[in-house]
Amino acid sequence: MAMLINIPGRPLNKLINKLSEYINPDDIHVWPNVPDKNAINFALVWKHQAGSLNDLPSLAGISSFGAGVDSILADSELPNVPLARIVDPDLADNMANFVYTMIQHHKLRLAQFGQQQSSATWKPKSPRRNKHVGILGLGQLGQATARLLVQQGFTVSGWSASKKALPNVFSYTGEEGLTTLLTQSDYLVCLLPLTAQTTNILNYNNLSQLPQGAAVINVARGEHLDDDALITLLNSGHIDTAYLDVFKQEPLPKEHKFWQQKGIFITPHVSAVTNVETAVSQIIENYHRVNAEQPMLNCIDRESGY
Ligand code: NDP
Ligand code: OXD
Repeated sequence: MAMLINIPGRPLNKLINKLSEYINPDDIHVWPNVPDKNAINFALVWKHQAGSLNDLPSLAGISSFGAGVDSILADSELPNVPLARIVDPDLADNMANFVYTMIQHHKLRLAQFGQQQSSATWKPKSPRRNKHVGILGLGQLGQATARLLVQQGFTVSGWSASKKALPNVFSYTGEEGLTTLLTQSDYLVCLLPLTAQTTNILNYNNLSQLPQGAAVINVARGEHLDDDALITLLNSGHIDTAYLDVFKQEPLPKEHKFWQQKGIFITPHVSAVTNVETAVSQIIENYHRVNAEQPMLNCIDRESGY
């Protein structure tokens, strides 16, 4: 019984040290160095190379090293074993605070004052009065974000596959619900998982239903957004600002038009980074469960893709 860490291109020392506090370091292997393929029964994975998990005869459980599983499910050769993900209240708090900060950035016109500073311009303007936030996705992260925004006095609506009963949050489902939410959202936050149904959901048709001057905050996946539609709507002034944390290609290529586009505020996929300190206990719990042939916690449903 051993764990494979298959997380290419990232420094892993901190993670390995933390895992080694709970399990024998000899039982931790880092892809592509796998001395005994038969020993690996659990894989901890983030943006792995497609096909790199399919030659492990004892593999009985895979855990994402993040909240999302889209990059794992994108592997057409993925072994048919249970797939778990990180569900961490700390991660959800970080996301909620990030989204709230982006909204405040817009409300308080901080981008405008930053530009004014560069030309020593003193030109006061009151905060925007925008109050209505629509959140696409009311799961772990969407609910935490909705709670914080309600506490901060925003009017919050959420859209999800199933109806939710959350205090002071208007819950919508289906196409009609989406239209209702879009037409009233001064701030549109995307916190959906990336699935066949949600790909390109931030398209021209949907984004153009937002009120004039709305802001869009995409903290889910780059594939949710139609990049050209966003640029068209920013240039026409229909959308005032887009806060983008995630992109189809990451790192965002230097030549990408988003870098130069007025009205786009870019952050490098940092809205809710998995915290080794808080995530490791659930990874270890799932490793022990796989060893004991028990079901893992926080498994996703492969059929729905989240
Ligand atoms: P959850 O699985 O907990 O929640 C997903 C939500 O989306 C649920 O409310 C679900 O509805 C809803 N949903 C799914 N499909 C549809 C659909 N077709 N129509 C309407 N609603 C739908 O996910 P999390 O909240 O944990 O995370 C969301 C995403 O955030 C992740 O998948 C990941 O891509 C992204 N993320 C980004 C990070 C970053 O740093 N930028 C960090 C962490 C995550 P229902 O509840 O009814 O099932
Ligand atoms: C995640 C992410 O899904 O960081 O956890 O994007």
